[in-house]
Amino acid sequence: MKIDLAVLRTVEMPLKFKFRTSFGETNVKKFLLLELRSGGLAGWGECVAEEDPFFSPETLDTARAILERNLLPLVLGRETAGPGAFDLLAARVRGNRMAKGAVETALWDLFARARGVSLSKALGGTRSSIEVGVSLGIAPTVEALVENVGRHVAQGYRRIKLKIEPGCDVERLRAVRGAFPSIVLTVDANAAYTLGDTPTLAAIDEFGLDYMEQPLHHEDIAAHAELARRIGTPICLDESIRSAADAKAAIALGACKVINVKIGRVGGHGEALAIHEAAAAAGIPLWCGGMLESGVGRAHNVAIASLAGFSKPGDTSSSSRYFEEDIVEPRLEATAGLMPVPAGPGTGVEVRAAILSRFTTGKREYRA
Ligand code: SMG
Ligand code: MG
Repeated sequence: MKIDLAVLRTVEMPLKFKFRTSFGETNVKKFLLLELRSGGLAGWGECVAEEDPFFSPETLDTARAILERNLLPLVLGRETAGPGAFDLLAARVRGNRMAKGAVETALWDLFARARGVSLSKALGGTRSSIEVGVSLGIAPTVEALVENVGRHVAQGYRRIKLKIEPGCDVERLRAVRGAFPSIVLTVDANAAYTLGDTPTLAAIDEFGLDYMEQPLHHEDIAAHAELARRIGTPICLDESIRSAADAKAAIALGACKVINVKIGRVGGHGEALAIHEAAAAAGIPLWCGGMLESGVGRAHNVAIASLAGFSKPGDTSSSSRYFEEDIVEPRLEATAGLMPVPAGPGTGVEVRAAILSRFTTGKREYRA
């Protein structure tokens, strides 16, 4: 297929509540949205880079620059054989995975639409609905946290993940576990601890967590392997896994027993599939993470999470949790912790032009 036009929008969607992690706070979800057009068809990809380089080294501005200079020229005005062909061309560009992921996922959507198949099918998905959990930000007080957990348990989420940081950990877990002795519970530290915090991290063992996500530095897989020898709670890696090579290294070193796959963090569906294969070979379960995506990114997440290896509930909670309105229809909503996998062509969701234009704060068109 020949890509005639790329439209890169900056989109800002207000969140219903402030989402706080160990590295910062989000009030408004600001992201780049890429539309690739070929003839009468469009494929959509969401770039999950944030404004500041606090979760990942990439930002909106770096992603926009790399898209303009290095990535969009690889597809504009050219015959493109598919997302795999793009991955080969883009391999020369190092890092910048979130920028690559925007193009790559838009191509997956476009090519699936052209074939009239769902993205889930195109990727090899086997589920018609996925089990979902929810990620809860750091609350102002223990009471507020317990109340928030209760609300989400009542909504049927299959796993509750609590964001933690030094000082907001053991005591909060004791309160939540006390109130909900049997829920599937996890924590995510976003790299806020060091091996020096082993006593605190070991104290978490008593709460019977399914896993502890990214406790240590994002570039230190070996430290996670050391921590794994010191504590009983299984470790799940997020930030540390940027590729299938990282996943294989982490598994071989014993640094993780679970992997959170984020399509943008690893550069697209192709790399997510490679991680899926490596994890299956090692018997490591996966789940799909989230970056507070709009309906476009959320639909890509649901599609990859429909693969068999994504055997744990992910972070793809209902769109209406975060947003009053979404830019796609149908909206992706979970009922009793299950989210249906759209069966229509491509991502199976359609972008609503009028709503999108209200949230669009920047727009540029690129042609060959
Ligand atoms: O619901 O999409 C969601 C958020 C899931 O907690 C979530 N993401 O480290 O896993 C993670 C965080 C990163 C994003 S925080 C802005
Ligand atoms: Mg995480």
